[in-house]
Amino acid sequence: PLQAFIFDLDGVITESAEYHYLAWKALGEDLNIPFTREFNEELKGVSRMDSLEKILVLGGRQNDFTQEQKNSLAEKKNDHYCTLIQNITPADILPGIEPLLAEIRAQGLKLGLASVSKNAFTVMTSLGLKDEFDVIVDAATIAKGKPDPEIFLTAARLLGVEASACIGVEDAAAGVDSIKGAGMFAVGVGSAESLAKADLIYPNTSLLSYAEIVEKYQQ
Ligand code: B16
Ligand code: MG
Repeated sequence: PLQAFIFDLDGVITESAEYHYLAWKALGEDLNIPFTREFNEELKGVSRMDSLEKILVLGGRQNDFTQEQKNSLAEKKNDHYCTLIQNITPADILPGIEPLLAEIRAQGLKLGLASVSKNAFTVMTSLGLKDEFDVIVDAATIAKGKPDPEIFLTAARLLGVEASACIGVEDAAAGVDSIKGAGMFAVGVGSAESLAKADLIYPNTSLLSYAEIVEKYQQ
């Protein structure tokens, strides 16, 4: 039987995925590596250094920088991102998320967060959601980021539940791969094209339906 929901943060609970995009895009422009929203789909759910690496490869510039220079490029992106998230408040919780969290709670299920972001605690605190979750697994807790299943498996273990008793919710292709690799039921939020491996897909969070998700999980 279903015991827990495990949520991704950026792009599911709040629109911080857009801030990651804007900050990477600005860095890309500095480096003469312009990129599209379509390319950005490949960065979603991917760790900071892996994202930088993908951008450098896109521009054919992967051999142009020392490790130290790469670190400072990543730091520059993060400084920009941190400025963008400064004004996040509980009003930035995406539509449909609060009623879904309330229903999960009302049903006595557990709630976990699985975010590879080093800024996850800051964002969750700003949203006023930090204490709503039984467990928050972020970059500090894990060795391998998404698409590796480690982060969702760790969340399930810390919640004390079997992976098969969990539903994961993600906006990123790498995240859906992580959920499926963990042996969980995957709900995708976004385009059916990039999230094809999810068990159930909603175009946006306002359409998330607890009853429908659970019905499909039980099928
Ligand atoms: P940071 P999630 C991920 O968070 C983002 O989707 C991804 O775009 C970002 O690069 C990554 O966190 C690392 O974030 O630079 O703040 O450590 O989707 O797993 O909540
Ligand atoms: Mg995400």
